[in-house]
Amino acid sequence: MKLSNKVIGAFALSAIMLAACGKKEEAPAPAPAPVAAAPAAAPAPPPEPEEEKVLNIYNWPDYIPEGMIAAFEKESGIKVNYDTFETNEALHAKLVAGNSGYDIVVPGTVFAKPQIEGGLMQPLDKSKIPNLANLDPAILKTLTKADPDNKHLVPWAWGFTTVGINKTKAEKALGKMPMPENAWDLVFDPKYTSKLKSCGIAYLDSPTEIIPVALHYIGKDAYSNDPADYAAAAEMLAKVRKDVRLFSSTMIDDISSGKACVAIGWSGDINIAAERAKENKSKDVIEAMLPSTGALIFFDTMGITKDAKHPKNAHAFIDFYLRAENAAAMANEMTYPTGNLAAMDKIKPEIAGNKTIFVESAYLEKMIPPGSFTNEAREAMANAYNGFKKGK
Ligand code: N2P
Repeated sequence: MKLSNKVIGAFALSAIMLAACGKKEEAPAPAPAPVAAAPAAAPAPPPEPEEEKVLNIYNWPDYIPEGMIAAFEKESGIKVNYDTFETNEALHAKLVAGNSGYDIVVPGTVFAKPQIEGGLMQPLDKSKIPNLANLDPAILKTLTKADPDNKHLVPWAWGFTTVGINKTKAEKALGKMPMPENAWDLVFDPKYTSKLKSCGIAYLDSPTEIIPVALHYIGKDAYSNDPADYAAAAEMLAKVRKDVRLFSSTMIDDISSGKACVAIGWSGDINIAAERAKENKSKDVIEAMLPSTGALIFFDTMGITKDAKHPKNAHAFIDFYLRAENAAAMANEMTYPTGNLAAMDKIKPEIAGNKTIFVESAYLEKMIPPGSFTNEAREAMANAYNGFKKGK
């Protein structure tokens, strides 16, 4: 009320000043109508700017159930442009460059943290997302490490970076050698890699996926910010470099088609590969492993970019995705666990009971929780990784 009176007052004042500037010989303009005496009702708040019915989403591949975008478009009348990126690094580079054109992006929290700190994401208007009430408070609490007070992010899904194997092919390649107790040996110990290279070893193509698990393997902090540790990890990796066949961004295909028999990949994608191989009538057994020393947890989160052109539509989509049935469909079809508590009773028993999807609490305790890297550390890590990849 006070503010609007001030505004009205300012208008009145400028009207008087304008009048005072009038030509001298003319009669003074009549005094402006007594604005202050106008009805006391506050002016209507400015209408929200109309948004074109468009929404641009940037997400990981193989992460959304078929038909979900079409269902949202049909219900909302909003046309969705849906693009995918393969690594956090690729998404980050787009956001840092600015004007990405994307309204919604889905970074892992390890990258979402610097993105929030760097002002690349906007706070959510929670009044537009009533389905936030469906989320699991425990997951929301975990996300506060990246997003204090849960202002910017909502969970899309979580999972872990681990070892995936085509058991049938890998056992054959190993011959008499038994499977190691720690599945990470299959991708990091030359004793195993030198045999498995014959059926194909694939690594995810991203420094922040490979260096942390390599650090963990050599007994260092997976989220070390010390370049000396990256050098140690690179030294270990150099010993297996010649055995790595692929740096893959098409892991589901590579594993399901038999291009790789052992991989460092994401839990859900490995489970999708297992399903796909079955659909393709392969008899090979494909499994996501639970390495004895743990695997690297990630939380992928939806946020709205700072320069989003369609924030209203973005909020509408976020609320749509947070409906229990939609979050459940993601878990059921993409084989990643959801942070949506209300979805839990809609998850198929074979998914809910799969210990490589919804891991048991005893194993969860062994896992590597998400941390964060300084920008400098990320750069040093990328250098160590690129050197390894080039074989230097
Ligand atoms: C893609 C899943 C992405 C998980 N299918 C890694 N953030």
